[in-house]
Amino acid sequence: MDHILNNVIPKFHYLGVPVSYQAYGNGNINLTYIVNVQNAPVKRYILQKINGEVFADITSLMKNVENVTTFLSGKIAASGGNKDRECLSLIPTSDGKMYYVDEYGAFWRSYNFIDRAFCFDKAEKPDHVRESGKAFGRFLRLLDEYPAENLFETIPDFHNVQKRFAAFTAAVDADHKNRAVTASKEISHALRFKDDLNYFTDLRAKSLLPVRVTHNDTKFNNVMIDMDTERAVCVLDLDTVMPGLSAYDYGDSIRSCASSAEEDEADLSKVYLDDRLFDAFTRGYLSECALILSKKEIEVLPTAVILITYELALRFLTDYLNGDEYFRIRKPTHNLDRAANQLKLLSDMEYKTLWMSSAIRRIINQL
Ligand code: ADP
Ligand code: GN1
Ligand code: MG
Repeated sequence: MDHILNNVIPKFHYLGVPVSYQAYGNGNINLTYIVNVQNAPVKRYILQKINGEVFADITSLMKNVENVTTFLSGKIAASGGNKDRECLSLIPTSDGKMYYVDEYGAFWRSYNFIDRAFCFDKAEKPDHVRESGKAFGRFLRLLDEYPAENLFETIPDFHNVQKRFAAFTAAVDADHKNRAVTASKEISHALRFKDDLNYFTDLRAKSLLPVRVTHNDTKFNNVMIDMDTERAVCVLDLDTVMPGLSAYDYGDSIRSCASSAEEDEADLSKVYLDDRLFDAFTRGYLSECALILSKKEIEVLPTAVILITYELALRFLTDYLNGDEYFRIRKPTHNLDRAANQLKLLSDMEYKTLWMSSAIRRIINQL
C-alpha cells in the first residue's frame, strides 16, 4: 500500500480530488512532493515530510512557520499584493491542524504550490540574482516589525561558527568512517583559517548588531522567480526563520548566488566569486532593506560573506567525516566535493574582501 497516497494525502483539506504525487525539487533537508489534484481551479500542492533528524521540535517549528506566514500574508495583502502567490500558506488538515503526524511519528505539511515560477540551483542571469536580492531584502524589511523574541530557535547555534568548528575538529579526531585520509587537503585548508570565529556572536552579545527575524537559509534555490515577468515572487523554506543577524542572510546568499558555479561543482577551476553577480544581489538586497539596516550592519557584510562560506565548508566536511548523516547526498563524495568547492570560493572571497567593501559602499551611495 502506498503510505503517502493512502494515509498522508487524504489528511489534508485540498480543493479538488488528489490523484497522484511525485518527488520534487533539490532541497537538501526535507522530502518534498507535488500532489496533483483534479476538479479544482488549483492543480497542485506541495507536500513535505519534515526532516525529524535535523529538527528536534517540529511542533514549535510549525508554530513559527504558521505565525510568520500569517504575518507576511497580512503585510502582502495590505500593500495590494497577491498573498497566495507571494507568500507560502499552510494547507490545513481536515481536522484544522497545520500538519499531520503519521503512525511512524513523521511530520507532514502542505503548502500552496507557487505556479508558473521556477527556482534555480545556479543563476542563469544577473537579473535573477538581483531579484533574489530584492526578495530576501524585502523579507527582512517586511518582518522588521515582527517580534523576534516570539520565535522559537529551530536549530540552536545554527550560525555559531565557533561551535561548527568544534564539531568539525571532533569529527576529525573521531574519524569514525576512516575518511580523514581522503579529505586531508580540505581538512588542512579548514584548519589554516585564522579569522575570529566569534566575530558575530561577540557583536551580538554586546548588542552592537540587532537581533532580527532572519531567514537563515537564503540560498538561491529558496526563492521562486516568475516565469513570465522574471521577477522574484516568493521566498521558500521557512524552517530556519528565527532570531538572527541580517549579516548571516546576506553572507549566505552571496556564497550561494554569487558563485560562478554550482555548490557541488567538482572542477574547482570553475569556482570563484562572480563580481557581476555579487553586484546584482547586493543592489537588489540593499534597494529593499538598506533603510532599516544600521551602519554597523552594513559595515560587517563582507565579513559575513567570508564567515558563512567558511561555516558551510566546515558543515559539509564534518558531515562527510561523520558518514553523511545530515545533508542529502546524490553521490558518495558529494559532501567532500561541496566542502572543497566552498573552500575554493572562500579563498577567492578572502582575496576580494576589500573589493567587496568598496562595492557595497558604492552601491549604498548610488541608492
Ligand atoms: P528543503 O528544506 O529540503 O530545501 P524546500 O522547502 O526548500 O526544502 O523545498 C525544496 C524545493 O521544493 C524548493 O527548492 C523548490 O524547488 C520546491 N518548492 C518548495 N516549496 C514550494 C512551493 N510552495 N511551490 C513550488 N515549489 C516549491
Ligand atoms: C540546506 O534545505 P536547503 O537545501 O535549502 C541547509 C543550509 C545549507 C544548504 C547548503 C536547515 O539548505 O543551511 O546552507 O543546505 N539547511 C539546513 O546547500 O541545514
Ligand atoms: Mg530549500
